[in-house]
Amino acid sequence: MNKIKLWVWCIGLLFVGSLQLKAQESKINKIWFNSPADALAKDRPYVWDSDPEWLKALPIGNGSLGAMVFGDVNQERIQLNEMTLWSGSRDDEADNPDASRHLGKIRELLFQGKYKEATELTVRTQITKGLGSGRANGANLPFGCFQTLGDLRLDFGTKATYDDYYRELDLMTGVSLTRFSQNGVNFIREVFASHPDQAIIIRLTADRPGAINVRLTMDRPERFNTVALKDELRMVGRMDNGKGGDGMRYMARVIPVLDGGQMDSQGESIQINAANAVTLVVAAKTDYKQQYPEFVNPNFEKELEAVVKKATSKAYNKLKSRHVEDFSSFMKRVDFRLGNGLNNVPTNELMFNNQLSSGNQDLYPLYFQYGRYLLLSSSREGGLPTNLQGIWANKIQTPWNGDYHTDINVQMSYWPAEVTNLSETHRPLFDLMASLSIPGKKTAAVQYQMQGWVLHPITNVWGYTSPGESARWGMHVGGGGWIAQHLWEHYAFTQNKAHLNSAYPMLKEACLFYLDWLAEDPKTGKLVSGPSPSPENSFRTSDGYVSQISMGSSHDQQVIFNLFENTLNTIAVLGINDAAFRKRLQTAKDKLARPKIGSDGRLMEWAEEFEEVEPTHRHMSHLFAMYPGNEITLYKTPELANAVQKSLEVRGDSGVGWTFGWKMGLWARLHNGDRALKLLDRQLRPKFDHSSKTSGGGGGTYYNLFNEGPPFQIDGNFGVVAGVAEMLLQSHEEFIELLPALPKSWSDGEVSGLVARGAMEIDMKWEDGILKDAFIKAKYKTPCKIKYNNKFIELKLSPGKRINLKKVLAS
Ligand code: FUC
Repeated sequence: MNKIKLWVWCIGLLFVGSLQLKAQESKINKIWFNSPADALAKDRPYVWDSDPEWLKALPIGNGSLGAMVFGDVNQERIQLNEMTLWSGSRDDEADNPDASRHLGKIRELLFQGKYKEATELTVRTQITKGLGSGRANGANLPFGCFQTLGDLRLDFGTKATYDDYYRELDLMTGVSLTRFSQNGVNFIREVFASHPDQAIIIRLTADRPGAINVRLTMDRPERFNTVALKDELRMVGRMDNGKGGDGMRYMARVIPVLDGGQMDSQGESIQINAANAVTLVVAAKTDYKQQYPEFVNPNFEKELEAVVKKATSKAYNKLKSRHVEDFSSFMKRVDFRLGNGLNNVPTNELMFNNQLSSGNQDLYPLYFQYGRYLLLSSSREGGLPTNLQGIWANKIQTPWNGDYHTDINVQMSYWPAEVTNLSETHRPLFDLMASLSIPGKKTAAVQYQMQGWVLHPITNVWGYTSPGESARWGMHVGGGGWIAQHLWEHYAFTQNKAHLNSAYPMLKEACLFYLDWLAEDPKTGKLVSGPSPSPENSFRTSDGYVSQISMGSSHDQQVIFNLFENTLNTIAVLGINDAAFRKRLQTAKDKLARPKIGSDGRLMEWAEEFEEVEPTHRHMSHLFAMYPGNEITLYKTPELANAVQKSLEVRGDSGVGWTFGWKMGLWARLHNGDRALKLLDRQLRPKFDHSSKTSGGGGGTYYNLFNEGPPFQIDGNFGVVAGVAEMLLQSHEEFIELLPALPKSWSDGEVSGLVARGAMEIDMKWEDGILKDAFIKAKYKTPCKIKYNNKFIELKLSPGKRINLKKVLAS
């Protein structure tokens, strides 16, 4: 009898234990909290901002629609974005037709070391004729600004208290969930942004029939008109075109689908009473089309109607399963775990735990997957690229206009795309490039009387390719060449020749510009770029003048070298018969000024050894050749790699948010995993209470794991994801290196689905810092060379066959 009791007890214990484990396991790859965005007054995020709760809300997106879900109980706010919603319009006045007349003189002055005169002449004659991006005065300019679409508000008409509160964002499925009980009823709300159905879906349910009462309204800070139609809430408006008139049109529609209860339209709101469950289908579009010169889609309302019809005809479960299948098919390609983490600490507490070196490593994989999640949610085929805030902006004046900065930011955002197995998210960047090549050709012709296409450091959805409004940063001409690197990298990772074929004209046009642009340095006979800054750094000349403009800054030289090399490789891979161009390119490449080591052992940032005004400057522009480029590597060019390391030491470990990802990648390429981890830890410093305000300068992480620039800037999220991948796997040389920069404290872990150049997927498991298991799977038949712990092996891989690398590890 006693024995039986004991058995029952044991089985019971096992059952409960396994249930508990299940409940715990389900938290992996989830950001979760025990409180809504509004209820945390004590740890309000430290922001420069009038909307601090926004940085506690959770983002969802499908690449064209984005939303921030606050998870508030009695008055929920769903802040909405539509990716193309921009003020401004095409600016035909920004190129300066007078500029080319002065270019020769500026170069002459720079070669003579007359920096003051050269800078003054550059300021007078080279920068944009208009007001450029004009962020400082907030005026309405043609450059325009990415803006909030507005807020959908759900007022549940009660002030009652609640219990058992829980909210989460499931990074694998892209579904946000809010759960609580109130007045004895258990409520569940789910929100997701569906790519297959092109709508945001909000689902309200309760475990008591007729318990859902809610009033719906929709607004934005300006330029809107909301009406409640019979069975829908509709908001329309027009943006400012930046020229004193009306610009882009938009329309947002919210269609409630009820299970039980009644719905009443009342002027500007819809009241729903006594429903069992409600599904809200939210769809929106603008009349923007990414096509120079008109940029207009006159059919947008009809297209929106088709979206609404299709989405409202599907049952909620169908909408959800279509979304989850789509979203998770991308997210589940990569799994990353450290230690035995179950992620069973609320995310806000986890951030503090991490800082206290508690041994809990859950934040690292969570943050890594979150970066992939953000990229997938803000960059889908057919849409615009992820901007400075991804797809999430809560204001009319978004910081830096929420635009595309091309002197680091937009490139960094795409660093994780290929290696973390989200190659398709890269496509919007290529579409942006294609749409810029026509205006970029115009700028090259008008501004410089040169061939090819050029891009300066800022661009928008209106084809802006002119210089910026200030010479100190706005004269950077490396942006086009740098983005072009991504065209080649996409090929390197996917081996997709059709892509390379369609990319070739863009690569060629980019080269044609630089071939015209490069000037011969009278002292060295080398080809150099300029006048241009090393983004966005300043130097002091021997006579004390502070300038940014010079000839032959290392950054430009390295980016142009990379472009020429990739284009020559493209010609070879595709067998293009373009002999004259090929020869011209090869000759110019051979004549380019190359990286130099200064008298202090550091890699030189400029052609001369200037005194630096800010030795710890946030940009690593002159280290491009080591990462994300590969002109300098540890094995190929050890002396230069050593100089990069010295430069990095002096640059230090501080800076604004995005700087950490770049430094991580560089330290990983130098095989210093511990230093890379130190930078990741700096990035993960919680920035959501006032005490953390003072802790060590810019950068950090807000409550919802958005990166602090400050302010919020998403490239910081993306940069460190690429940095982590670089710590675990490298393939920028002629071989694949496994665990090249594993930090000591990441002693046990596993990762699967990372991608190496050559279209190969790698899975790895390690214990006590030693690789225990590794597999490789190639998409195509290919030879491959693998390196682990200073040993190389060579293999021949067949398509789709997963090869166990045990032998390699044993050898
Ligand atoms: C570059 C950086 C700034 C900021 C801005 C959006 O100009 O130098 O730090 O990130 O882009």
